[in-house]
Amino acid sequence: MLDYSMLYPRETVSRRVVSQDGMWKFCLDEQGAGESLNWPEGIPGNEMIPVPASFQDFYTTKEIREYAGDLWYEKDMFVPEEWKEKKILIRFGAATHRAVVFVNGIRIADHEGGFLPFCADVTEVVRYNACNKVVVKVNNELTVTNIPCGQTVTLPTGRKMCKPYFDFFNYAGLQRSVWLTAVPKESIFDIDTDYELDGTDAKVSYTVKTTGEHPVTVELFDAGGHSVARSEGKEGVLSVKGARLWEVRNAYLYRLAIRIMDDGEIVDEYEQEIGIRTVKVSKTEILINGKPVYLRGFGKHEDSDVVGRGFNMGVMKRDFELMKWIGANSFRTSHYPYSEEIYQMADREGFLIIDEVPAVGLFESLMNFMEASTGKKTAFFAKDTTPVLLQAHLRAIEEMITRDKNHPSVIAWSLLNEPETTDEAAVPYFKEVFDRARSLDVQKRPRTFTLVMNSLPGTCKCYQFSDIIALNRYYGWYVSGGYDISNGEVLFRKEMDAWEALNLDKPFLFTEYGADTLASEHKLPSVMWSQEYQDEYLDMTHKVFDSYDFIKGEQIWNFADFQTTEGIMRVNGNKKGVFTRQRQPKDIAYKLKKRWENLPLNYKSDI
Ligand code: EVA
Repeated sequence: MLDYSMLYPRETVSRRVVSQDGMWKFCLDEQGAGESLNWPEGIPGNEMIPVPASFQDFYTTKEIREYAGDLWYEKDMFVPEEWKEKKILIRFGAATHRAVVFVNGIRIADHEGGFLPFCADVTEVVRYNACNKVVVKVNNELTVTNIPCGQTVTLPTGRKMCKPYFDFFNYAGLQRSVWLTAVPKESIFDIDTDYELDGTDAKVSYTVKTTGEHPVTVELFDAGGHSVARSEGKEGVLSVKGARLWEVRNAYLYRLAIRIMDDGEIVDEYEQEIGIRTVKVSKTEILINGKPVYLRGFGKHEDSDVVGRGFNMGVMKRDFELMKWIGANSFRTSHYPYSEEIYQMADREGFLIIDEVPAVGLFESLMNFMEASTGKKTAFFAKDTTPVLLQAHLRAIEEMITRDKNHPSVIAWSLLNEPETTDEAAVPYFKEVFDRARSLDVQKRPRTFTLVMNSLPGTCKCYQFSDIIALNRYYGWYVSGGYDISNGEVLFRKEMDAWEALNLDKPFLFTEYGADTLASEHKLPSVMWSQEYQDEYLDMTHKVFDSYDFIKGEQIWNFADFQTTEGIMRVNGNKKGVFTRQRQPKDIAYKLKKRWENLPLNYKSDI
């Protein structure tokens, strides 16, 4: 079990939250000598940098952009006298990929994994009514014992360089918000909810974990603030008459108010927004509230100009407006859990999320999707280091599910992206990963992983673990692209026929398909990379999707162009976006809008 609460910081009668976003002191540590130089007590220089943001794209030298190693951040945080009886925590939305936190020179917390929150409990070391020096050593190196996987090499210049086994830039730093929070010593630690529908009524069952023994009360309010149900105890069931359901693109949120009480006094209070909805997979259907849905939408990235992977509220807003405009109803948080504010927005807007853990690059090659297309096989999970990787992976799954389980928008867990699955060594690894997700999720949401091009009906040893089969396919791009696209279609149909013959009786989703397209290029007749080719590629791919009833969704790769490592395969980034990196439409956006707006929600279903 995690030793800090994952609940999103919120102010209530008993809780205080002070944002620490803004300019922080910053410096690089090429020699990795900061600790021996006493930097935990204060870092050198006057350089300032914004938080949240990736550090890489502010500067004008390549040495900084490509820097691999330790980065140090520092900020003074004022702790008021009134907080004396409270537990005081600093909550980091994320520190990529690992961090050590020092407060007033004392090492107080360590965290591994760059896309999930953690708290440093600083109660014992803070000074009251005074400024406290908070220093964070972040490290952005890639290894094969943590996710996402990659290597860090040393160049002849003596500088280190990260070599990701994945196709997105290794942005790093304090990329999400930081909060100073005060909660009561006896506090609400975790909440689970589950839903059952009964005609027009609903049952909301809940479990609350607290750090003490005082009794708990729970009250449910509708969106107008009216109390609709109450219960006592750390576990219980709330009956909601005439429940308003959370529906796809038609969300309705209730507010669950949880209190720890002591003789009529509130010890702690926390409020959690919830949506009443069920998620189930039955045969080849994905059912939300018992009704079949056909997913349409995107694989995305947290990626934008200047701030890189840093959370940017404006970009988030624009992305949701574009997704609404184009008629999407879902997205996958490829290839890591996103900032929590994005899930909150999806909860309000009624989008469905496939929530992905950062298990990407679990395939021995610099660009796994390329080599997989050639049929190359490597036994990624047979390494000596695999047990260490597995522990990091299981920990990330626990953090992700604990963080995200109460979002109505989250309808499935994606536990790996494009891992190596052709070797037997993958099987026991997958078993642990899938079992762990099942045991952590009270709602028992469907679990999946995305299959790379060489994970085929005849070669993949792991698809049986998935409740939904998720395919990343690039027929007409990496395989048989350009004038050869007719052959791509033949190969594509051959693969789909082989899946059909297996009779798995599970829904299939396309979690990736797409073609790199430069917004500047037009060519008649088309060539690969032109906008005209992206259009033809989609026509072919959609025709195949439309021919198989067990295909229950399409999430195109990618929502927007995004930054990658430089190389001969990429033109200043991956250009498979339907939108440019600046969030303007390529021609294909209008075609997708027409298609998605016209597909019924229950497309390919007779229920
Ligand atoms: C691509 N293909 O080639 C994408 C990658 C992505 O960006 C994949 O899952 O299979 C990967 O990360 O454009």
